[in-house]
Amino acid sequence: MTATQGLWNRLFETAQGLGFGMAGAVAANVDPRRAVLEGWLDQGMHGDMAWMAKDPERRTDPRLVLPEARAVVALFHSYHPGPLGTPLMDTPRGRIARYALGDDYHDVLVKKLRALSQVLDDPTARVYTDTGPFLERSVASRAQIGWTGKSGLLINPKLGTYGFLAEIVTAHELPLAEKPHPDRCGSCTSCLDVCPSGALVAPGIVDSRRCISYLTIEHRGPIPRELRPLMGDWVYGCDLCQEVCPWNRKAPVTEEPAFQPKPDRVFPKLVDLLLMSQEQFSQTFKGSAIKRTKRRGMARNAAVALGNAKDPATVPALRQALSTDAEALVRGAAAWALGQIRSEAAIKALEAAQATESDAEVYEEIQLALRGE
Ligand code: B12
Repeated sequence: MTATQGLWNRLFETAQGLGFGMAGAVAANVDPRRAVLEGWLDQGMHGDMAWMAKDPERRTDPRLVLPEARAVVALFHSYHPGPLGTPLMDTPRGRIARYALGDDYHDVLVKKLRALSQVLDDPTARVYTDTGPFLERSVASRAQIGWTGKSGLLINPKLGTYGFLAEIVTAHELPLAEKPHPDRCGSCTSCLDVCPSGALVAPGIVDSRRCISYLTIEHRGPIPRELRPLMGDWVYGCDLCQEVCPWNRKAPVTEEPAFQPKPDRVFPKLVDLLLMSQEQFSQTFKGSAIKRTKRRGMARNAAVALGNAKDPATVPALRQALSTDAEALVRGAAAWALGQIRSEAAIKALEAAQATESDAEVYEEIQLALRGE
């Protein structure tokens, strides 16, 4: 056995012990999908994620991060939580994407990656998980961890799609994967068919501007009106394209304690999310990726989901948000939701707010809601 192979074997074994279900290595050179990224950016498919458009060259060449880089180790760590059951019917409840039901994966995985990189004994090595300049799915498919499916997600035939991707860039030589993992989506189009907002504009290509995940997590302003009814009950991310993926049917559940779903994150009450104070929000989502939406984003999402649920019993909460929330973003979404419910109490709440609202955009939302638009 060569020294390179011996090092890889130790790395692979340690990775498995740490919970990484798959690992592979690729040469640290320019990503062949650079042109795909550039085309995606040119078409504005990143929406207002300005950070995505910053320096696409760096995102597709690890040597611009670490000049001595020879190899990139690609890793897959499952967060598959198993069946989540069905929501109670007591009051409208929201849905949070599975990846965010446990602890923040950045914190959990960076610790594991640091431990793993000890095996390399390379002081220059850098570790990343969604934190670095990579097309992580392209790296992982070249490293034979799986293929980029029609959903755009990296699919591993045994582990499915519910997994995080991570990388270690190293100056060491490692045995490299010879060719990318073959595409095994076949004629299946379940993910393309299920996406309610038409975000999968071509197989494997996601237009963020229509993706519920982007709208609920990354998009900062009001959700475009035509997309609100398509968001259903999702308040943080969306898993529809994964829920229908046949490769997830037999995938094993993760054994990582940090990724076990916290009970209060599975089907949370929408009214609670809408009316949370800043302090409650910070406390509830401490150590969770959900913090990214900020309180105002989560309250906006909860209001939109309440508009889709159309339950007249939630009018008092929406009225309270419309009349007292400090954020125009939340008041505007609450006005829309009341317009969707359209009960007598909802109309009264809108009329009362019309008399006092000072923000021009919220005022317009109230007008449109009263006109039933
Ligand atoms: C920006 C981003 C988003 C954006 C944009 C999504 C997107 N598809 O680009 C938004 C906010 C919408 C998003 C949503 C989600 N994300 Co995200 N996201 C990222 C991020 C930071 C960058 C992705 C990127 O570079 N996009 C630009 C495009 C051009 O790149 P790409 O999608 O990788 O492009 C591939 C395809 O176009 C494909 N391709 C090219 N040509 C062709 C042709 C054919 C025929 C096919 C099939 C494919 C194909 O090759 C490209 C390169 O791999 C990555 C982390 C990272 N640094 O990579 C995480 C990442 C992709 N996200 C992740 C996750 C978990 C999600 C969500 C599942 C979260 C959720 N439940 O709500 C959803 C899934 C949405 C989806 N179906 O893709 C994981 C995916 C893990 C996996 N198994 O694939 C990543 C890798 C983070 C991580 N470290 O684990 N995300």
